Amino acid sequence: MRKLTMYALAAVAVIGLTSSANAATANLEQNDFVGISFWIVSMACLAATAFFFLERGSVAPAWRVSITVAGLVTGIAFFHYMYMRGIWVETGQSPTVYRYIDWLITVPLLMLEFYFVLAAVRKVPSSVFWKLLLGTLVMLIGGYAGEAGYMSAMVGFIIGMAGWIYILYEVFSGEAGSLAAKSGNKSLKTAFSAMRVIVTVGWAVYPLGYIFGYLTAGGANPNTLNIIYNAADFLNKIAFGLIIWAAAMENTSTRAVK
Ligand SMILES: *C/C=C(C)/C=C/C=C(C)/C=C/C1=C(C)CCCC1(C)C
Repeated sequence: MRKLTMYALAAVAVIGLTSSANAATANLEQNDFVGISFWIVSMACLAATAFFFLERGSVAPAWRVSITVAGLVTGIAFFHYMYMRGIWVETGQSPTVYRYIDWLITVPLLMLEFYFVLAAVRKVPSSVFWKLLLGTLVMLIGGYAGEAGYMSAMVGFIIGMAGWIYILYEVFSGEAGSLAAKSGNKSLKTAFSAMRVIVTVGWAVYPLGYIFGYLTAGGANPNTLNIIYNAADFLNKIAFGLIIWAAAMENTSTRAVK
């Protein structure tokens, strides 16, 4: 098991080195604070990936898949951040297409995370996941169409908001919400309510980025857009994983005491 973890880490390191070679044709300027934020998030994602894979074996078996998914999310984001950083540093433009490809993969993985956290302690129908995925797709397709100019920024925003509101409904009062409420497991309740805060408060940072990036007077503002999106990714990918890891550790030690 340890051996496998080491292989996974070695793979991450090799990927990191090769993709940094691809991206590093221009140098980061010391006053490019947006570029600096791209750099910080990429390194934090690398560290988080190593951490989650190394910690996977420390939690009870039922929680392991959640920790694996957390590591996949930060690992995939790390890879995309290497490219996004390169595009920003070289062109000063928003790396919209890479950003949305990253979201298209990592947000469904985070939705799977909800499902796995519930499934770690009780039986859960798969419809819980499909509904969350549906909301995710509407949210991201609307956002991409608006940002990439396939429709007006305002219309894209409204479609994206509808998808997010549907996810919130599912997580609070829909099937997922009521399953969590019925469970008697304390760690599950802690993890689930922390995840709710992330999806409500943490995710609210993204539409704010969109508003300040596209919808305020004065037109598009890529600086504000990217710095807000980068901060949001730091919070929602890394902190989100750490919350699950902490709940898993707590659940693991309570079991050991029993
Ligand atoms: C790791 C990446 C994550 C968690 C990305 C999440 C993205 C969102 C919650 C995006 C939400 C948006 C809206 C709610 C409105 C329209 C525009 C979006 C796509 C930025």
